[in-house]
Amino acid sequence: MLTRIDHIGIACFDLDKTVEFYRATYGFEVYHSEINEEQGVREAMLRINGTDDGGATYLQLLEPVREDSPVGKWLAKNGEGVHHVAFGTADVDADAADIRDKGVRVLYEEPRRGSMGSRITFLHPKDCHGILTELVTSAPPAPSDPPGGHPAP
Ligand code: MC0
Repeated sequence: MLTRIDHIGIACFDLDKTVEFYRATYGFEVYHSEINEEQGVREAMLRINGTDDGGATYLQLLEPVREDSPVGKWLAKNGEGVHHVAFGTADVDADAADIRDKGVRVLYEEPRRGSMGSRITFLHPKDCHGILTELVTSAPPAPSDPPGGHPAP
């Protein structure tokens, strides 16, 4: 069951400048950052709020590390903006299977590694009224983690 918005993915040309915009304009700080080579992105997660299921909602700022990556191709065509919407679930495998049974193309056979050790898959935007949609199961929190489930950077 999809229980929350996990994050909104925002494509940008310059991650550092975009992070600074969100900090200076809204006061949002970087909660976590990493490079995901498989996805071809450098990313910063800005934690907006915690949620009732112990998860959280983030803005995910994405800068491509390769022009031929999904975000690189999308930026070249569209410029900066909202790249995808991600829903959180406790069981990405079950939800992906249910959604595939409804005729929506799920892009991965098996979920792959996402931000902060999460497991992720994507639904084809052409089957979702133009929205690239991601399903996310967060990594289980370690006993020492703060409320919200993820280690602070
Ligand atoms: C492409 N299209 C999109 C789109 N990307 N539409 C809406 N939103 C997007 N983000 C449209 C194009 O405009 C095009 O439409 C059609 O889909 C085919 O796109 P393409 O550029 O020719 O590229 P493809 O077919 O090679 O790839 C599109 C596809 C790909 C969605 C399959 O981008 C993909 O596999 N995405 C999933 C992975 C991903 O996005 N990773 C980056 C975030 P027309 O009408 O022109 O045919 S990684 C991430 O977010 C991780 C780190 C995390 O959350 O933890």
